[in-house]
Amino acid sequence: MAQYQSVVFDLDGVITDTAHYHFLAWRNLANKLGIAFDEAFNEELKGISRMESLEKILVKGGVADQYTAEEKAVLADQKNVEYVALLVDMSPSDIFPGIETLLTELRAQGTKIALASASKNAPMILDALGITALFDYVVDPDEVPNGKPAPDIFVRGAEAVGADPKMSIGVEDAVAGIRGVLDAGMFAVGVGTPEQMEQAGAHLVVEDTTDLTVALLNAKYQK
Ligand code: B16
Ligand code: MG
Repeated sequence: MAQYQSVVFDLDGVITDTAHYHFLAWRNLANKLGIAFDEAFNEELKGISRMESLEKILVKGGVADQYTAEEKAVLADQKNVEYVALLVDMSPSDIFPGIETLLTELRAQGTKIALASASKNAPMILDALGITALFDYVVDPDEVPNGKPAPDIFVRGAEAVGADPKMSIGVEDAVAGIRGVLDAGMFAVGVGTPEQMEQAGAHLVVEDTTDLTVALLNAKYQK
C-alpha cells in the first residue's frame, strides 16, 4: 500500500495536450482584436480560468476597459466555441503516453484519483479520451471559491475522495498549478522542464509522462 492516499491530476498538459488548442483559439481571438499573442504569453494562461485568461489578454492589449462585462462574456464564449470545435477529433489516442497505465495501477494499489482542472470542458474531454471511469472524482471549477494558483481545487479534489491533502500528490504542468499544489500541502509532481518546474518548487519533476510511473511515485513520495 502506498503511503499517499490520493493523486490529484491536472488535465491540460498532464493527461493530454489541449494546451495547444487553447493557444490556437486564444491567438485567433487576440488577432481579431488586434492584440499580439505568442507561445510565451500563452504560458501565462496555463491553469488560469477562461475569463481570467481573457482579462489578461485585454490588459496586455491595453483595452481591458473598452469592453463591458457582457461583451467580455461574448468574447470568452467565441473562444470556447472555437476551442471545442478543435477538440472534435479527440480520441483515446490523445492520452499522453503512460498516463492510462499510471491511472490503472494507482487504482489497483487502492489509491484514490481526482481531477483538478480549471477547465469547464474537462468532463467532456475525459469522455472523449475514454478515461472517465478511472477517476473517483472530477472537481467542477465552479464549486471552489478561488481558481489556481489558489490551493482550493486541489484540496477539494483530495477531500472529495476521502483523502487528507497533506497525504496526497498533485500533478501539474503549470507554474500556477504547482503553487496551488504546494499551498494545499501536497507532494508536488511537475511535468515539464526541470528548470521551470524546479523553480516553481516541484518536489519531483518528469520531462515526459512516460517517466511518470507508480514505481517512481512510490519511491519518491515524501510527506
Ligand atoms: P476552459 P487545466 C486549464 O486547464 C487550462 O490550462 C487553461 O489554459 C484554461 O484557460 C482553463 O483550463 C479553462 O479552460 O476554457 O475549457 O474552461 O490545466 O487546469 O487542466
Ligand atoms: Mg495544465
